[in-house]
Amino acid sequence: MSEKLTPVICPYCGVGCGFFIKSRNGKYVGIEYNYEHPVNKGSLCPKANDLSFLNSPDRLRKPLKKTENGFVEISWRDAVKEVASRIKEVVKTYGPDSVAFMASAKCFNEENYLLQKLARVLGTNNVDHCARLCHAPTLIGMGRVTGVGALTATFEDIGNSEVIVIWGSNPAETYPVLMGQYILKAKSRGAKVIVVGPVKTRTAWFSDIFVPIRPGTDIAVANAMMNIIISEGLYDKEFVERRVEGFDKLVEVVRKYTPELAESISGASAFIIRQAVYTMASSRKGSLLWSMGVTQHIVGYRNVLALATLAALLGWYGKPGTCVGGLRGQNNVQGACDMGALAEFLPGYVRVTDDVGRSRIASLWGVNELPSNVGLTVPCIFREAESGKIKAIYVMGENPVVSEPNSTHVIEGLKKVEFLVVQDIFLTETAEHADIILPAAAWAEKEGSFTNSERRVQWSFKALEPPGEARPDLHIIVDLAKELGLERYFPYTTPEEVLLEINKVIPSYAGITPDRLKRTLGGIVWPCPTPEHNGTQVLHVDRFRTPTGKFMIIPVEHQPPAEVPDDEYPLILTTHRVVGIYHTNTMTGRSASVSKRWPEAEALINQSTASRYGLKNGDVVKVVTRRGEYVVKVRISNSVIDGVISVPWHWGANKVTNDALDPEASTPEAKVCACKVVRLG
Ligand SMILES: Nc1nc2c(c(=O)[nH]1)N[C@H]1C(S)=C(S)[C@@H](COP(=O)(O)OP(=O)(O)OC[C@H]3O[C@@H](n4cnc5c(=O)[nH]c(N)nc54)[C@H](O)[C@@H]3O)O[C@H]1N2
Ligand SMILES: Nc1nc2c(c(=O)[nH]1)N[C@H]1C(S)=C(S)[C@@H](COP(=O)(O)OP(=O)(O)OC[C@H]3O[C@@H](n4cnc5c(=O)[nH]c(N)nc54)[C@H](O)[C@@H]3O)O[C@H]1N2
Ligand code: SF4
Ligand SMILES: [Mo]
Repeated sequence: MSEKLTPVICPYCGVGCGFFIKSRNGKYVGIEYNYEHPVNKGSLCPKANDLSFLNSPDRLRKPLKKTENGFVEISWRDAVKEVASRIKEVVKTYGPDSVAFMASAKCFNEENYLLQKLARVLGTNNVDHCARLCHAPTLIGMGRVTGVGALTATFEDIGNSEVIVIWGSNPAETYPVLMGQYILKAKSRGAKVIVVGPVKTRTAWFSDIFVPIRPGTDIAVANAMMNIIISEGLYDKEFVERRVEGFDKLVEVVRKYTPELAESISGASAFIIRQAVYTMASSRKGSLLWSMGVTQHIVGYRNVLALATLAALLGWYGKPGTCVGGLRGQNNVQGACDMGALAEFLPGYVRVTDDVGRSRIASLWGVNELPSNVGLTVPCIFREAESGKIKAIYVMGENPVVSEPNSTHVIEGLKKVEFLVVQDIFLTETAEHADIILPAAAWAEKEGSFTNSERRVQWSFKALEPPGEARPDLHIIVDLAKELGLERYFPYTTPEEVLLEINKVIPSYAGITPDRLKRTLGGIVWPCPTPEHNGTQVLHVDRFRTPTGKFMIIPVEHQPPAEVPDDEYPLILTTHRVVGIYHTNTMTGRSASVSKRWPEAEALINQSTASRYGLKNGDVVKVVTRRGEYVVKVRISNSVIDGVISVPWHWGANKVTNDALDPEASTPEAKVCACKVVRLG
């Protein structure tokens, strides 16, 4: 049979690149570029260029059950029966809040929608996903001040900006096509790029101004920037007057944050902070973008408030050529949040505590009532598993044993629960603890919609046949719901049927129908309220979506990280990503070209720090924190500031990271803790 080309959306990051899968007899043979695709215009980063993990012999092919002799294959019928009966038993004995579900930013909107619906129809809001470790502070912070948690505009607007501030983010490695197609193109047209963070990353190499700061000192720097902007009258007075509320309170709070105070807290010189401000204030057409360097802190939510406000002073909202917010990480983390796979939100960001919104959804679903108590977030699911409150966990497409900070406690929790189901495409470190493992079809072996970082909803078509008996997550959930006696709420056989329900439940998706999506290359950007509407690229054009219609300033103060260096643990540990490896490496680790090029972790250590410990390139060290030890190879690099060690977390570093939580967003502080290093050889 000849080769076939099928249009798909990339399964890795939130840029949402489109390309073709090349297949023969339903098997993956390679990819082909799609030069027409409006997001990436043909380009792809190293990860999408080699998707051979799809053909890996390690793919799960049959449901597995744990026995005394290890995992044994069982039939789908027996697997679904057992999962349903064990969940029913736990619900009957301990109540619905003793079960927790983890949804997946790797799965389609339709699949996430169904999993959260299943949890809620069963009677619990214990459904959450990796957005909690990621952009929950952005979602909640931007939601408070602008009314919408998502990015305010599109990549095209970033490309049309005159100043681009990249704060705590390394798009050159983590959103490479956004970097190449938009940020660098803007720079080549004259835009200025400013980078703020503790590591002179590949992104920082391309910057006009790099502001090097100690991890966890962002608020001090942002407040000092606002102090300069206000005291020197550099703010957009018309915008602030007309569209912003709370300016006077801000003036009070930032008054004491002089650039010199910020220098003493952050290590960045007052001079460079001023230079950055003058460049930012040189244009009213700017973008301020952030990701994990900002959110993964106990002050993640407050960091977001500070940065969003900084952009408001500059008037960078509501017009083309401006874009503010958190660059979404996973290919469908924006969508999984939109679908309500979050402990405190139903689909469309209706708070579970909002009686009116909740009853609207209950009546659309045909249920009498839905639970109104806020559910457990991802980190709290494992804490409560350890404490004995959570008795059963259903994990779809996440690998918390590797991705969760202070992961030893995750393992303790998983060992303690009475029943654990893991639904994945591989037998992950998390699946090793499962009672039942369900083999899922990978994204290219099924179809559905993904929502990228821009709020762009796109259809990804089915290109391949799943291996063995692996099945689409959607079908697994529907079968399980039937076995649980909930079939009347789950009358679906296709993702299209589910999307039509989503169109009714979520107003901003109302016009994003399956037919339209399938024929629109590049998809539709929400909000799209009607089938005739073309989508909305720029938010907040006339008014913010807050109760008053204005940007609501909430001033914030600097607060040090949960752990700061001391005599015993004198260094700061932070974590980062590398371009060729994705997260817990289940997929990239099985794609030959990238796994060969990026085979292992390397800890970046500054030359002065290294000299103090007698370390040289290639030495092996033990990174020790209050939570454990992690053995890693050293790479001397002056890209990190003195006293900081930056370790990629893909290969298991979460044994040592800190799980102190942001009180508002419940996001762990994966980006700072205190550590020491011990040379091994
Ligand atoms: N190749 C690849 N790409 C990915 C992913 C992947 O695993 N691999 N994951 C995707 C996902 S889910 C996400 S969320 C994104 C994340 O994308 P990024 O946030 O860009 O990724 P990180 O490298 O984790 O962190 C970014 C930067 O934050 C800096 N940083 C650390 N602490 C601080 C601090 O206190 N303040 C400031 N200002 N900066 C700090 C680090 O030095 C690092 O350079 O990437 C997405 N893209
Ligand atoms: N120290 C530190 N820790 C971090 C971070 C950090 O910066 N530093 N970043 C955090 C962030 S931002 C994130 S987003 C999380 C990510 O944390 P996770 O979401 O737990 O990590 P992934 O490896 O992406 O897990 C996705 C799983 O889904 C499986 N999968 C892929 N496709 C499918 C499918 O179609 N169906 C099913 N059922 N399964 C599928 C994959 O094999 C994999 O096991 O990690 C967090 N952890
Ligand atoms: S930039 Fe992101 S979406 Fe594009 S090819 Fe790379 S991983 Fe995929
Ligand atoms: Mo993420």
